[in-house]
Amino acid sequence: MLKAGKSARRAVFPCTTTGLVLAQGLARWNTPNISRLQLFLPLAHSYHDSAEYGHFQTPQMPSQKYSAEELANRQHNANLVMLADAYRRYGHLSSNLDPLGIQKPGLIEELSARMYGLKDESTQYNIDGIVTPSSKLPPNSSLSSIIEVLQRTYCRNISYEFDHITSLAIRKWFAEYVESMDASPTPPRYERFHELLAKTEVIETFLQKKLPNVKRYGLEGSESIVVLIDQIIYEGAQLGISDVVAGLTHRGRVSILSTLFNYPKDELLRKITGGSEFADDSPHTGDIILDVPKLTTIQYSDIDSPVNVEVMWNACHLESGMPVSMGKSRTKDIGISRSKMDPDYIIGDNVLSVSLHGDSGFAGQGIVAESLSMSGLAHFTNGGTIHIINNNQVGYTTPPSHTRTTRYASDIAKFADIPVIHVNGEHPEEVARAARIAVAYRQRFRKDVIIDMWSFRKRGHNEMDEPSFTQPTMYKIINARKSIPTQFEDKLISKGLLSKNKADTVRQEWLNSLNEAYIASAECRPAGPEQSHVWKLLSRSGSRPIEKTTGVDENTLYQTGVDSVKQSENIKVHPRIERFHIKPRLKRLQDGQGIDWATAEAMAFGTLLREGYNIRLSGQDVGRGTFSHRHAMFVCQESEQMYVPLNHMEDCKQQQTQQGKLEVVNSNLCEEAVVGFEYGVSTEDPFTLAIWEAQFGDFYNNSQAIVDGYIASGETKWGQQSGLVMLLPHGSCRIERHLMLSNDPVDGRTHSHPLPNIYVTYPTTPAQFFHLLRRQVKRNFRKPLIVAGPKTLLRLSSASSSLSEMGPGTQFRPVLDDSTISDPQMIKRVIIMSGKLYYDLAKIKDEHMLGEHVAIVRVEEISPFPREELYQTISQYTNASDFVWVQEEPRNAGSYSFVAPRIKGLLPAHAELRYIGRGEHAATCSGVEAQQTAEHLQLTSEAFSGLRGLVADMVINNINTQHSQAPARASLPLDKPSATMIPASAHHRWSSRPVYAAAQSSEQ
Ligand SMILES: Cc1ncc(C[n+]2csc(CCOP(=O)(O)OP(=O)(O)O)c2C)c(N)n1
Repeated sequence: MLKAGKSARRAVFPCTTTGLVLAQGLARWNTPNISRLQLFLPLAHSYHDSAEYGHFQTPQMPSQKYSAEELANRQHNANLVMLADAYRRYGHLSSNLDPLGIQKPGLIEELSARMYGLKDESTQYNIDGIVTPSSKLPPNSSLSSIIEVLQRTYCRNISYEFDHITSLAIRKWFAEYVESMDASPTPPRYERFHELLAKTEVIETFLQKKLPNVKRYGLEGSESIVVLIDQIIYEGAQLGISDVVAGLTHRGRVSILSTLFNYPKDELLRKITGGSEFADDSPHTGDIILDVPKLTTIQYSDIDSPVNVEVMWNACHLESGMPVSMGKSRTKDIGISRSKMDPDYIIGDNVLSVSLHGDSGFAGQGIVAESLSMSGLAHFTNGGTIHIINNNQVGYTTPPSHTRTTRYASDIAKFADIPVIHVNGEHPEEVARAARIAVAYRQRFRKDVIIDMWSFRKRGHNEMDEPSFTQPTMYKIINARKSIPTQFEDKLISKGLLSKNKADTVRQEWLNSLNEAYIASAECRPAGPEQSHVWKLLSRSGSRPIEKTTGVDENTLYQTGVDSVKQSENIKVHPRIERFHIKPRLKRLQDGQGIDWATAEAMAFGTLLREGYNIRLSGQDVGRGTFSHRHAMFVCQESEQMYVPLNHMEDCKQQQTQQGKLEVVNSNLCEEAVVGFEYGVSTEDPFTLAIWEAQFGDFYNNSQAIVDGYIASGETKWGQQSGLVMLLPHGSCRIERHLMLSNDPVDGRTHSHPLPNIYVTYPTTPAQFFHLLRRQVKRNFRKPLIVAGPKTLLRLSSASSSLSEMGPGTQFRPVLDDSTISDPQMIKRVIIMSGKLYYDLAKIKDEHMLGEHVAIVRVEEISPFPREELYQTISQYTNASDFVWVQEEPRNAGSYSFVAPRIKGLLPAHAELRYIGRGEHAATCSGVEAQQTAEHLQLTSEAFSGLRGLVADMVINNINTQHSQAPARASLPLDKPSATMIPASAHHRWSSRPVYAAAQSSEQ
């Protein structure tokens, strides 16, 4: 029995940290005799955070040096060096990869020995330092046997691309590994391979016959994928891998789930025939069969430890699951290492991420490049993903010549220094060899690797399609050939490695079990959705929601605020940070007043860390903060070492309390893959507060496919909760899109559906933001949280909070009433609105002394719509007859469409909800500042027009007088309303941008 575990995985090598390398690099800065290139290299990577949480050890590189003898031999036999290198570089062009034989091996001139002046094939060469010796290639070999081994290694049914890798050490390792494989060939697990292939063929044929009208996107033609995945898990298990996160595509999911991942066949057939994958009383809708997940365990008879496998759910947007799996596997790996408290932990020790792709999707979808680009970053690496391209040489109906410019579907990976193993899927033994190399590489370097398995697709894109419409020649070949499982079975039988009887039994028993499962499928009752252990600690889908108060005692708040800017003696902070960030924060904390946004956030983070929660804050430039307000990290002005004060809270150390960790992730400049990654993080660990911040709110829309397919709908489809927070600074964050995704019912929630799928908020005070963040992990359920705003609120003094607003007994309030009202009965107009506009309105109200006439009510949580709280609030204004919604966004944007029907349901009989704001518009706002300002003035004035005989012009003139530099406003004919919604004047300079005001009279 093979012993898996630490000693086995320490077959890999000692580790180092990038930080050490960088520190050495920085030390060289002061060394006088150093070349410019050497100086440039380390600095290109600054700043560095190797000492901060989330930056894990990576394996040490092997030596790239040749010994003196090897070097001498290489110089002596330079011609042979050139030939061997040519095989490593171009061998794949001459290899036999296509099982259909359409793509023929090329005749590559560079592989001709004559090209390098090597003519006599009988000449003996010392191969030391040139080609790796093996049992087939002794240290002194003839040219003909050297060529034969190079041919066999690089130009048969498996071939490699690694010459593009910039590290000589890795190139050397790779060449040595594959060249020496002859000496230690993988003992093929013939019986297992046969079983998997035969079962795959049987289930595909069974479904084709039994359910010919069901689209299953079958695996026929690429059945070797099951061998490949199985061998990867098997190899991983031998090297100590305890868990696998498997990202599958639509193609072959049914076969793979049933043959490899123990999906109960009756449940699978129930699902395929239109039933649910969940229990009858489940509130979840489920997903199409091509996307369903599975948790399972595989126990190999010759390895002592089992492997847990998490087959990831999938959203049908091709490749969108790639970063999600990456985020999940990294988080899972860190979680396991934490529970083991392994001081020698190297990222990827426990969890292996395996991702399946289609050739067209991999070559075409931008998220692939984003994810690969992210894969090696310190705060995103999962220790390497093994990517499998199921290269069936057609995408839907489109041939490779039309789906990519590149030769191979895998070529996009080369930019990230990722090695590629091409293999002909017709040869399961070679496929298994590819698995072994990939796992060895991944375990050795903890980096991504690609297996490009060439295959074909027996039927159309789905089983109802006619592929010959578009690929007639290809399908003539396909229809005339034997299946890969049958071909493999015949080969094993003819070689005496398998008996016909055994082969038939495997097939028959599997077929019998399928027939039985088919009958049982009508009656079976799945118990799903499945949940991993940690999620069982929470309430499923918030069916019994418990909200705890989120306030914290003021001493702790104060101390945490102080800790958030505490400097380390090893870190020299920039003087301006000291002056404009640290000192003012300490002063505000001392006063207990004027707490700004960033301080409230820091206190929310710090108090959660004290309670043992971890936090991952990810996004572009989040450490400093886009608007230079956060400074969650300090960068030493001398060493460039980054320092996160909240990870070093002194009293936690002294009291030896296990404080959580803040991972500050300054991400790469992309949205879709990063948001997908963070979603993956949030679904793995509900006790890590996972936050993604957009640089500017609306840039989130690059990740719309992730928001739609995962964040907003994951719980409904898969029963998978997520507490991901998306911070969307800047008003124009397209809040309407998030609200459109909310399933909050217009008529109110019911007991069976107490909560919506997504929380959408627009807090207006730091204290509210503080509570929102804390609430996110203090609840007994998880829901995604969108936080809109607030660039302008970051430093607005009127938008500050006191410590007491975050003190004991306080919590987030979905509706904020107008605190200036002394007599609610006097109120005629109630302005209902969300967000930062409040401060502009409150100012006007104050300046015009309208306190007795109008109340401004803030809806801070828009989804779930706070019916009860809003009703309680507005119903105290018993004499109010005029209810208006005011917003800055164009009418076709913002919250208006969402809130209008909901607010209307709360108003007194016959009362209408008027809209005040911009008209419909294609862009979020005008790019002309003067226009934007004029519109803003008008809509804020409109909100008060008609009160105390005030007309909008008076308000505007008043404001214009106060701010004489404000652009002159064109006159607006507000005195002649023509309809409930009236466009601003045609005389208005910006008449193409109507601003709507409700019909009203000045007597009101
Ligand atoms: C973003 C996106 N665009 C288009 C589609 C529709 N679609 C589904 S599968 C497919 C072809 C995929 O080809 P390939 O990646 O080679 O996988 P295969 O189906 O051949 O295994 C297409 C275009 C989709 N699911 N997602």
